[in-house]
Amino acid sequence: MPHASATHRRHSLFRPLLLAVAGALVATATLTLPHLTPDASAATTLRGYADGRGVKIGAAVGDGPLTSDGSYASVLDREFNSVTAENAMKWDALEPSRGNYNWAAADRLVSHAAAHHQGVRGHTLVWYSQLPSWLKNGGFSASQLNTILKNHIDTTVGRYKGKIYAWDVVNEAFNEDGSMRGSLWQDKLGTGYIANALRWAHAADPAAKLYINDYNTEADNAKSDALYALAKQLLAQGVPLHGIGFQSHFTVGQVPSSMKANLKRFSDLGLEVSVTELDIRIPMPASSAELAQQSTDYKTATENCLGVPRCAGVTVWGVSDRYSWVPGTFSGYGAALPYTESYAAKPAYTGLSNGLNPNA
Ligand code: G2I
Repeated sequence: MPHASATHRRHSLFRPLLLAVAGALVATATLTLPHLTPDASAATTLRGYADGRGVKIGAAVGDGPLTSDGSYASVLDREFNSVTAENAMKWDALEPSRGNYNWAAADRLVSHAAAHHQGVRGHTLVWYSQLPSWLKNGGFSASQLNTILKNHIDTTVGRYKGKIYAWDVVNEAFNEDGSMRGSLWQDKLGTGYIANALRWAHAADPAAKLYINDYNTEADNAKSDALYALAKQLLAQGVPLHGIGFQSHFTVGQVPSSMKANLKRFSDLGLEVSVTELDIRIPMPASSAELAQQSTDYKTATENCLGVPRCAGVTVWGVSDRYSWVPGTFSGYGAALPYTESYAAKPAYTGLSNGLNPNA
């Protein structure tokens, strides 16, 4: 007994010290393990790599496939940590008649995302396209349009406050030559609608990152120069602009060589940059050489963003070639996404994965 109680006493005395040492060892091992044993061969999902780098890998999601195609949803939820509504948050979908909102599809996506630990990018508040006819053909005055726009932003951003980490507030505001694109907003309100929309969105959800989003701005060109000048001006005026979205609808073999430097100049303004709608179309039928080139292009485009400070992530404009806007818009082109129509991962998937994997 004395022996036993001496042992017990000794254990009691040393236990806190032993626990502390053991705890420190576990903490050290946990911290250093990933660096000591990088396992490039392990099957890691896109979202696994993105989480490891603190960035988003997103996909545009259609309400149709989300609600009717189980294979689609299972790939989406396994591979992506962010979603964008492909159509459900556009004006014509949300407010088909004045003041009457249809939230069903947008709500479905937002709750699906919450259930699968995915962030949501909101797309899009102010755009020349997909406007309901009551708005497009309403003959409204400037002051009426301002009120309509403010109400739409207050209502939509307010509804999803705290649930949407970034909004494409303004979409496709420029022409290719860098002039402002004619639109209901531009023509009636002038360029000031952009600052107003950003201010209203910020008031409705101060935590959401607010973006201007466009296409053919990935390269250093007249359009991206104009966008850069506007971004700089808005920041100087204290307008709540937080990020620039580069849609990145590319053709195989044509990722612009100036893309990384171009994104960096925006990042150097203190703005986030994101690739928001990546897809890479191929003339059909796609050859194996083109599929290999597409894989390289997915990697390059991803690295062009992740290699820049303040890149928040990359979103692909769809999951599978089964549902892509490309064949309907670019006749003779297709196969633009990382998965085939039957959900086999394409070489493009490997390219995207390698672009996200810092050890690839
Ligand atoms: O056009 C590709 C993208 C360019 N940047 C902005 C994005 O918002 C745009 O997405 C596309 C969607 O992928 C298409 O799915 O935007 C189109 C126009 O909103 C979408 O097409 C539309 C069709 O034109 C409509 O006829 C259809 O009712 O999709 C609608 C919903 O299925």
